Amino acid sequence: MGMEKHYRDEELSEYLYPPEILQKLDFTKSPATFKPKISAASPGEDWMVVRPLQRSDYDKGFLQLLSQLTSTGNISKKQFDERFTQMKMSGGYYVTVIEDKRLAKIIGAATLTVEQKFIHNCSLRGRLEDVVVNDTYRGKQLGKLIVVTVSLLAHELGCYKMSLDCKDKLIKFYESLGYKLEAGNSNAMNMRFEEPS
Ligand code: 16G
Repeated sequence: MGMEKHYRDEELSEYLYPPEILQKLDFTKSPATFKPKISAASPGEDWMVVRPLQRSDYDKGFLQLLSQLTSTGNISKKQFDERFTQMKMSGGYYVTVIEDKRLAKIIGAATLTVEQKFIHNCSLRGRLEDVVVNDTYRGKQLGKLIVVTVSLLAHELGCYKMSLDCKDKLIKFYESLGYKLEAGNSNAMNMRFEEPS
């Protein structure tokens, strides 16, 4: 026997967080307009599903999709698996994906991370991270769908606000989904510890 881990089906289909919570999100609460109307529960095509990340998504092109956003490095299955387990045990990581079930391919993703706070009466702050959609699926409102899904999820989980940083050219898109540049309070600053590759 080799050193590699052998997976049971239950492990592969394991979700990062309970999928039921996505089904009950109320899309009428979002300021976004969908034409035609779609939601996480009914994404518009019967071959499409919006769901939490699964362990098996390593083999469904999840990392290849992420690499359209930024550098991912060369992540082994073992590394992916360990990170999945750590995120699940720590809680607060809501990596959410859209799958094309015909191809068993991940075609969209966004992450909500939930930060615990003392301020605002021990409140929670949501952060929208790592939004990426496969651009060959343009016109299916997938960007909107995945962002509104995790934004409604943040509200549902009790976050007092949800924040993001993005390229200037995406400001209009996020504004259409309810995000605002707050006057005097809209600067994202970074200290990089790694050379961008
Ligand atoms: C964007 C992303 C952020 C991601 C970063 C990666 C959204 C809303 N923002 O700011 O989540 O982590 O790009 O860029 O998706 P970097 O590799 O330069 O840090």
